[in-house]
Amino acid sequence: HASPEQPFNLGGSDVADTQSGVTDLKVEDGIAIVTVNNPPVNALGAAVRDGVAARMREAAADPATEAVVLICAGRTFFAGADITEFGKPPKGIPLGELVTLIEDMPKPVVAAIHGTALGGGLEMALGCHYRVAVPSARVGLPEVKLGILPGAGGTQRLPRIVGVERALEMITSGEHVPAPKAKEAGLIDELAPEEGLRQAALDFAKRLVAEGKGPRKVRDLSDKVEAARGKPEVFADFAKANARRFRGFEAPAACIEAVKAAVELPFEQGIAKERDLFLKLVAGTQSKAQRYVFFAEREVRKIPDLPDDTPTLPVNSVGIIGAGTMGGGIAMNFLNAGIPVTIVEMKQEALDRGLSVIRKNYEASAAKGRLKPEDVEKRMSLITGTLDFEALSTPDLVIEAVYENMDIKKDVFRRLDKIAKPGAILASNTSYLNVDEIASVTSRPESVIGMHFFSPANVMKLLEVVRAEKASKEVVATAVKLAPKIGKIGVLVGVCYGFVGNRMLAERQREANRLVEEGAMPWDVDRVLYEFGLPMGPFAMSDLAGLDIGWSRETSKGETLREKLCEMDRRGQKTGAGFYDYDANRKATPSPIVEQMVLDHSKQKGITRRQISDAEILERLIYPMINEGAKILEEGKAIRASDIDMVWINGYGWPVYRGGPMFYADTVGLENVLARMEQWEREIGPEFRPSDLLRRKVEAGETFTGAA
Ligand code: TC6
Repeated sequence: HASPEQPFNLGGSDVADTQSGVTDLKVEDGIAIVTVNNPPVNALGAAVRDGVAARMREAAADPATEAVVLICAGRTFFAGADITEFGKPPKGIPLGELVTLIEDMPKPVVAAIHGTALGGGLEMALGCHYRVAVPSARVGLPEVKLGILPGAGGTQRLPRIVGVERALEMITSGEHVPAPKAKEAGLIDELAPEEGLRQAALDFAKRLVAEGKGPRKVRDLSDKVEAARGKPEVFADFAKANARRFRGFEAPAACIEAVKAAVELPFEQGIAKERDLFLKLVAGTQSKAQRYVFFAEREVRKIPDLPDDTPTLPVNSVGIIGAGTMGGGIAMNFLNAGIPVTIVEMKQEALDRGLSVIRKNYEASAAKGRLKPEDVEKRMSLITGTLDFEALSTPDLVIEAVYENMDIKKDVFRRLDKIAKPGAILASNTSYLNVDEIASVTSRPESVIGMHFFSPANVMKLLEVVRAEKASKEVVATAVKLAPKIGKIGVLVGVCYGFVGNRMLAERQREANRLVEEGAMPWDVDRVLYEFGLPMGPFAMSDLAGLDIGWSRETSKGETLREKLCEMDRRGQKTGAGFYDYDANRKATPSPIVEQMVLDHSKQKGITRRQISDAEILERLIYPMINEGAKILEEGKAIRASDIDMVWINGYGWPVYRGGPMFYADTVGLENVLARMEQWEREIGPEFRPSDLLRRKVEAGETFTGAA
């Protein structure tokens, strides 16, 4: 743990370590100190659980000790159950039993918390009779984020301390509560000095002994849960108020049901209810998907030919070319991380507009309480706007965010090549174009990469790091490591049209348009994707973005529905009409005009419209994306299937509980995806040709992710 004066000591234990190398028992001044050391995060695997159980029994039996301190070595208290054990045959003492064993100890047990006490870690602390923590510690029950609920008594014990409403909030959000706040809520008994946790916990235990205080069981506290008894509306109201946040997820409702059981049932029955709900969730696909995502988010940083010790370049200043929506959003990520930004525009008006949008965004965050008012000025003080391209001679990294056109981008990079300092990283925010070609106009292609942010760039978590052919390892490693520093999930992708995300999106868009010609209405397509869990479908999305992006009256051929809509000045939400009609609050309703247009359009193209089921719409939209994902893997444009899933979850709002398109493919069965692709290849056309990888996987009986 954090205390340097007391290094973890396996050999010096006063009690022979008979069972496990990860736990240790030492007696000091009549207090038994149980220390756990299971790097990196003291996950509560079987060896830890059995070890703690053994140490507790020894401490209980030892007449020389009157109280127990439970503390962890390394960087944190228990960060939770060992997630890798879920879904495997059970081993060792179950966590819930261990928590009860601790709670039933005949001597007071004090949890000494640093780092994070999360999930099973906080449940362990709730089994202890008292809790001491350093101010920097955070506690929480993040199980919901893994599609499960706290299954070791957390849903029964937490409300007994913090009350039902706070418990509902904590358990369904998974938030990490800072120790000082946890103390206010009664969850922590005492804050310890940052560097003296072990001593503080020891002193606390000695004081308990001196004052004759014995074990204090959380399960015996009843006033807080009694206060909520006979008020079922508390739970219904909570579910209703959070319906948007919970949409599609199974775990939140189970969490609420478990907390309700804490109120309505005796403790033991509440625990049994929690257990039932936990077992159901942990065996389900959603939890599998969410656990897969947890590891996939961490996997993304591992690049086979760039080991962790690959040298990186310093990024202490950033230049951005273009103060439009994209450039401004990109800038905010760096300002938020305390990295100064120089932003360059061509016209004063555009520069002023760009800077004022950034300020407005910060002010809006401050108004919502998400940002301290003084931080608005602090962040704005880090940005310099200029019309002088020469200002790009100093930054360590320059990101170009100008109009998406190869000639314009090449021109920018030619100029940049002359100005940027040697060794500076030159990045393009292109969303489709060939970064190798852009790099080729410079004298230093080893310094050029793609950094593709997703709009709104200050919000969306995805960053596609595009590995240009000649980019040096240092440059690529720097960009990959920079991503988490600016709050992004950075996914390394190869050069190809649209990279990973937009390349797959193009498949979906093509089929969305075709389904509308064949018989579906735009709102049918959108509804199917919304019900699947995406934030919106492609037509609602187009209306939001504006249908006239890249369209002009002069060049319009009036062939596609989109072009026809633009010609009618139905250009999306901003004009009050697009695929949908919009009211003053931008609420969408299907448009009878568009419906007629769609019918006419099909007729014009000689298509006899047919009834298309929701199931077919979903398959037609998603299977071609999966097939394209397989091609991307095959071509080595993504390192692993889970990286593709990270792109879709963090860049396009793919529902976490479905694990991303490649994981989803595994859950529906690759043979089913293949069969459909073959059918459509025969019936519709060669664009549905199954990828070789998909075929090989089916033949070998393998999956893409190995996790579904
Ligand atoms: C639960 O408790 C359920 C109870 C009911 C039971 C009946 N298990 O995130 P980092 C690995 S559910 C296994 O990079 P940080 C992680 O994969 C659990 N492995 O570090 C990574 O491995 P890699 C509830 C785990 O400092 C390494 O440890 N708890 C676990 O950025 C370092 O992790 C949670 O959901 C685990 N529980 O953040 C908390 N946790 O190096 C989950 C981590 O091979 N953990 N690993 O890639 C976290 O939120 C964060 O890890 C952190 C530390 C905040 C603790």
